Amino acid sequence: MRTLILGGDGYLGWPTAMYFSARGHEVHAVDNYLRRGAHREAGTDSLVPIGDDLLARAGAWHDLTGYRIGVTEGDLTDWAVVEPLFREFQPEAIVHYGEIPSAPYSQISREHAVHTQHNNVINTLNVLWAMRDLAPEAHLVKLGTMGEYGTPDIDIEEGFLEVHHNGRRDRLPYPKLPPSLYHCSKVHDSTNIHFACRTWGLRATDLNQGVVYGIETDETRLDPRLATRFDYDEVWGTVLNRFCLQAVIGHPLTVYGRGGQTRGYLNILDTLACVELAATNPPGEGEYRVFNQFTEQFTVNELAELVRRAGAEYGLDVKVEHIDNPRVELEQHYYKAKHTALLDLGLKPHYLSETLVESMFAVIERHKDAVIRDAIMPRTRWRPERLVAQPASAT
Ligand code: NAD
Ligand code: USQ
Repeated sequence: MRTLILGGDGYLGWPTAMYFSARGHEVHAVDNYLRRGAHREAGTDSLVPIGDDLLARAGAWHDLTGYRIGVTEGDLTDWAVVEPLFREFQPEAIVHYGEIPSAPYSQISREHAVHTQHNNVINTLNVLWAMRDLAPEAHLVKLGTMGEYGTPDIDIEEGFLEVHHNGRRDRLPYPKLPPSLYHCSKVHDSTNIHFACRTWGLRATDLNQGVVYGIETDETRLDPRLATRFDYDEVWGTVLNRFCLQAVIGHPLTVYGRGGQTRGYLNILDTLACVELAATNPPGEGEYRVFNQFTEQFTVNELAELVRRAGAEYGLDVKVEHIDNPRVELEQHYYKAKHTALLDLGLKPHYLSETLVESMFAVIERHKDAVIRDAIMPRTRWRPERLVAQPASAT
């Protein structure tokens, strides 16, 4: 299958490019190094060193395995990049990771919010127009987020809800309550993708993914040159990855607020498997599917307790600290989200265990001298100063 991996230099994109390549697909990766640039500007970096650029990474992959990954270094918001890419490569599947993925980044300032929404929404619009005119049979596998739904006080369905209203019924997109301007950008994408399927007959799978954890995959383990990035700073690090690093360096685990915030989580290995299952089982013409992509749900407190227990086994003295929540979100709430579509397609989950956490400790320990401690505590607040003292309503 000719497969484009958009955002192929990222935490998930690079391992996915190798995973597809190792399974015999023709892979072409695209990235403009936005993520590397944002780190440079902020003075932060991936804990694990990664190849200098996509060309170096693809070169190492070829030397080690004999497989080739094509590379385009370019910005997907630029039509002069996207148009020739689609015309020349003629993709059958497009795996789209190529967006700004950080909720805190989108809340730093007006400029960061505009950058996030412009980058994410416009580049996906370019992809949709390229599919319409140059690859109408192709299948878009788009990385969305469970955060599109927020935390409603009812069960979360996979994308659509059966609504009964004034004696009539319809199956409509599930209501959205995104908790950051980044999450809002994903909602806008979903609306545009759904429109393109209904109107232009495109086929798309919107993967509403939960929070990902993990450092290694079968392919990254082959050689240090194939490693994927691992971020732990307040802007780019996700919660379990951050907690594992904090445990190793003796920093108290930073639980925001009461810690009852519940989210769906999955191992990076399952991200790869889910994306492959979606890509190799395409929807029909004009069909827009939504899969909720996570394997288990946890509260932040449960994750902190798991890391504390694993730390004790490993010989680490892990402290847990509840700090002022910089975000506006419910800290104690109902959460029950359906996630059966990918299991029905054959997903075999890798569930979270103390053993997995300990294997993350081991990798982090090898690089712990490179940790920038200043980057750990949250600085980005969701609310303007004048509202910080007042109780937030996060419904
Ligand atoms: P990442 O930042 O490591 O990867 C995204 C890549 O896309 C980066 O390498 C970046 O440089 C590139 N990119 C961004 N804008 C681009 C543009 N205009 N043109 C070309 N390249 C561009 O993030 P990630 O953690 O690998 O996330 C990948 C996708 O999965 C994102 O869309 C994110 O929203 C989604 N997601 C991630 C998680 C998670 O926990 N990591 C969870 C749910 C959803
Ligand atoms: N949290 C803490 N302490 C920390 C970091 C986070 O308590 O040190 C809490 C947050 O307040 C939040 C939860 O942990 O309640 C998850 O936060 P996160 O930073 O791990 O994840 P989030 O901001 O939701 O974003 C991540 C990815 C994003 C993806 C999303 C999936 O960065 O790309 O879309 O997970 S989901 O959460 O399902 O929306």
